[in-house]
Amino acid sequence: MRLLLALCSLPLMLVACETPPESAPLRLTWGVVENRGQAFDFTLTLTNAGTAPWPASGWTLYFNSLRRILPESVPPEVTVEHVNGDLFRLFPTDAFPELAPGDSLTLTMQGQYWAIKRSDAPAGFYLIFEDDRDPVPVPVTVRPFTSERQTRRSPADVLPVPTAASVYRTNAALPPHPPETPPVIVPTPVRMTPGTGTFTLTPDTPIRHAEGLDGEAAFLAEALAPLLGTRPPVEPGTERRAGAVVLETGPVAVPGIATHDEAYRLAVTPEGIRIAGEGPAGVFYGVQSLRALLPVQAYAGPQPSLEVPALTLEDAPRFPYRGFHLDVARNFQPKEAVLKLLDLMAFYKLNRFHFHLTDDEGWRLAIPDLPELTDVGGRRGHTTDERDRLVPSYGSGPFPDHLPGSGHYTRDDFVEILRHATARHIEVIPEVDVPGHARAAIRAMEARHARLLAEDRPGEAAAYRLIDPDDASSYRSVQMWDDNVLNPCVPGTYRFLEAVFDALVAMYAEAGAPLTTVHIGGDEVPHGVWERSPACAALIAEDPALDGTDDLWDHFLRRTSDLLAARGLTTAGWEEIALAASSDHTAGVPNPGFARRGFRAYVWNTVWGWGAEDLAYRLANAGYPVVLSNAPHLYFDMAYDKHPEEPGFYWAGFTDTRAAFELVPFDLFKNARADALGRPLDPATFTGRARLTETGRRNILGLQGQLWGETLISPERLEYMAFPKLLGLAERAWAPEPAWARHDDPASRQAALAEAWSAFAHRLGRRELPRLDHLHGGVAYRLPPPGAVIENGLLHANVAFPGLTIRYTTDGTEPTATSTVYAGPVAVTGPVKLRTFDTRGRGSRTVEVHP
Ligand code: TNX
Repeated sequence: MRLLLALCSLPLMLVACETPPESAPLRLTWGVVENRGQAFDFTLTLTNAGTAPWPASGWTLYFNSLRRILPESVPPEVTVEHVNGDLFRLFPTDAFPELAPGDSLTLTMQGQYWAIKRSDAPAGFYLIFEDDRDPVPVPVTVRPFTSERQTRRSPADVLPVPTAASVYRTNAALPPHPPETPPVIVPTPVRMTPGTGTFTLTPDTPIRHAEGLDGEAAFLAEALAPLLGTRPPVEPGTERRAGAVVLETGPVAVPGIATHDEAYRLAVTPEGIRIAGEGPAGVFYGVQSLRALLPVQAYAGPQPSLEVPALTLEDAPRFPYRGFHLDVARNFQPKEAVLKLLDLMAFYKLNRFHFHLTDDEGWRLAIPDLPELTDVGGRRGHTTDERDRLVPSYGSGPFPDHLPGSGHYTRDDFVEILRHATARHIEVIPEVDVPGHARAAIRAMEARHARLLAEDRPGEAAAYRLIDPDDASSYRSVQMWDDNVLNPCVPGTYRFLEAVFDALVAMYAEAGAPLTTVHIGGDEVPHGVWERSPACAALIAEDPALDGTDDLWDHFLRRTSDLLAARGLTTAGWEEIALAASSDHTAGVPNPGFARRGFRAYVWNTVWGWGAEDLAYRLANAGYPVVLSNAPHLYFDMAYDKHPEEPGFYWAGFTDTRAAFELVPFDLFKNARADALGRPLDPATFTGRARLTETGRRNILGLQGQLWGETLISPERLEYMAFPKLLGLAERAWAPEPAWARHDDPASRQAALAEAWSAFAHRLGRRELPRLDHLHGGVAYRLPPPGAVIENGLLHANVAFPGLTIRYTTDGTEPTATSTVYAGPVAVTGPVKLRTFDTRGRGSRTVEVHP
């Protein structure tokens, strides 16, 4: 046990490690008693797990809590202080009793808002002792959420927790869908014309290609190697020759779509395969479609030959921007996880990777001239001065240098990521989140300042400071930081941004990757910033264009975008960068100035019932190029559903695969059904809201799925939250506008949508998910727990993605990969436990039904 602990604290041991419970002298149990809407009661029980008395003083318990702990609710035995962000500390007062071995003390307190899930529980508890001992992590047990008082957010919350029976009813309503031959690939192509017969691919089938397509040909050969056992030969040249796969560029006509680079035509006949792309990107997508048509079993292990159904695909994307956003700041994701994600994005024809590299809780990209950014800003662990690391967040614990709290990409890692993306026709859009969400950079530059001062180099020390040290403004960000916004009135801010932008330009150049756009965040700047900054007061006094603090927002954006424009780069940001500054953008009024500058806005805050549901349209109509990033449909860090064991956030609602699939990009109001609490929405609410104008429609660049990192504690969790939601996104971003979206009558639209969703759900269960069991090393996608009921003594079960296997037990044990397969209604006499399984034997959460 000691050895494990020691390993965890070894520098650069980038391993996620669990603390062995035996080593902790204290045991903790946390549980929700009741949610009341604006606050919830919870208990924290401290149990002496050691053999000596647990002392009444001399220790402090640190932990991360996503919810603010209400100070007035703290009982007399302890003091709870908010350190910063989500870090709190608890220590005994004089009223704290010494605990005999085995004894417990239960503290009842309140948290802000609500907590209804295991992933809402505080995490990362550790003890710090007055006598300088090493920090000691303390395990916490979360009490199950079983009663409605625990799972109902407020009296207004009408959304039930899913049960085996409710899931059964939802699944049973799915219209049946016959198997498809030839298979319909995901995303659905514009036109598929079935042919006759098949083409047989073997290890000897040559891949022939036109000039300039070496990359695409090599990619296909590499992709086929694991399916055929060896890499088929690649040859230059495109002359017709029987039995070959030929890649070429040339004009491609796709019905209903203006010709562009990404269009392709894939023709499979028994004699050969021809992929013609309008440009190399089109050829690449033709190659991906070919991979998607191959027998799914081949992905499980090499086959001597592969039968490809004869057909013709004529295809091009609906939207030029098909993005996926990954936050690696809150929790770090190793390079390998990112490379794999890029592979999977490319397989589903996504072409923009929005890389959220910086935030309050971490700076993840090495900038050679500013080593503190990653040395300090890319590490988290226990600290009281943050000289060499940031404080823990999201349960990352006391020890620095292990995943997922610590970690960063070296310059070489980043160049490798860029090359990998470029070879897959994915543009990487880096995000440097400023002026808010910038605490990691601020702390890092303060550490740099302190180092250079200590080295007696005051001039250099001041150069990259991001704050006004005399700023007495007080604010609190959404994530509860009080010092996370850089100052727009000090020169260090712009020097810093120039250094970072220059480093980005250099890394992209080295990788041969296109850098067209930098995303500067701009989100969630808290109310109250800069108001009491002497540096800002001086700037406002001196610059006649500045009337007050509100004007600093435009000032900052203008200067920052000037720096980008000087490097030929477009400025992108969250919706706030396109809104007129009313200190915190609450008015939601488009800022005309930045539309003229070509700012690109990523619109997220379209939460049902919050009033900004039409914001994307107002910005697009006002001239802003818009990427729809709608939180309720495209925030993949939202939990799949309300079940307490289903991890994730839910402030924008619950977001499953269907949420992305059913988005109607040009008429979002068609998606209005219920708010985040499950209350039905009255369509009349939206009658006066903005609709897309013709100009507005042209300004919708596309869609993006967002994966924020607070709950992404491992690459497996990343995959769980992203898949299969990403397939719903890919379908909506690539496939032509579906017929159901054009129905104006809600009832007929719902019926047509149900049919379309059913076809998609069957495709997932029969082909896409079984392929994901092996594709690019296999994906830890979410397996939906089965639905089940027992009626008249018969067990009925079903699954959201028909084709997945359901297994069950009747002896009270957990179903395993060898338990009985559910093949149809079966007589049972007692309780039944069921799980969904993939082809690898990975199982879903268990559900239980009773007669
Ligand atoms: C809001 S939406 C944020 C992020 C969080 C996310 C969690 C936006 C631009 N900012 O900082 O990670 O919610 O869902």
